[in-house]
Amino acid sequence: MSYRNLTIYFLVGMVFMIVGCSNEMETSIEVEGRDFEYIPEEITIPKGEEITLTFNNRGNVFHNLIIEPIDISNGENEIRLEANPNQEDSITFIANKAGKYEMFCDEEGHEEMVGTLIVEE
Ligand SMILES: [Cu+2]
Repeated sequence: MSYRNLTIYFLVGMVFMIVGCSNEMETSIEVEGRDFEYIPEEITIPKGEEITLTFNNRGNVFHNLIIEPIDISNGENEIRLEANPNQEDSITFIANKAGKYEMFCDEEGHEEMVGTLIVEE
């Protein structure tokens, strides 16, 4: 094998490595809603990176997923995802502040539907 071929193989390998890494950095997280819990109950995301959070309602009644207040890039200071059974809702945002945030469903009688979002420094 010539030196030139080795160089080409090396370069192709590097390109695949870089593409692989950038794919891993696209962070999307799904939380499932059930009657009456979130799965998983706790999610962790990095601060300062674009995240897509999807709320997938697998329950038999309407549920939502609310986190507020939270300092995120949409300027609303809250995450509010709402979904009928077998529907989903999602939001793409950047969390600006590390910390622990409660997520909850504010439908009447769903008080036990709570979870935690952790934003890591
Ligand atoms: Cu609910």
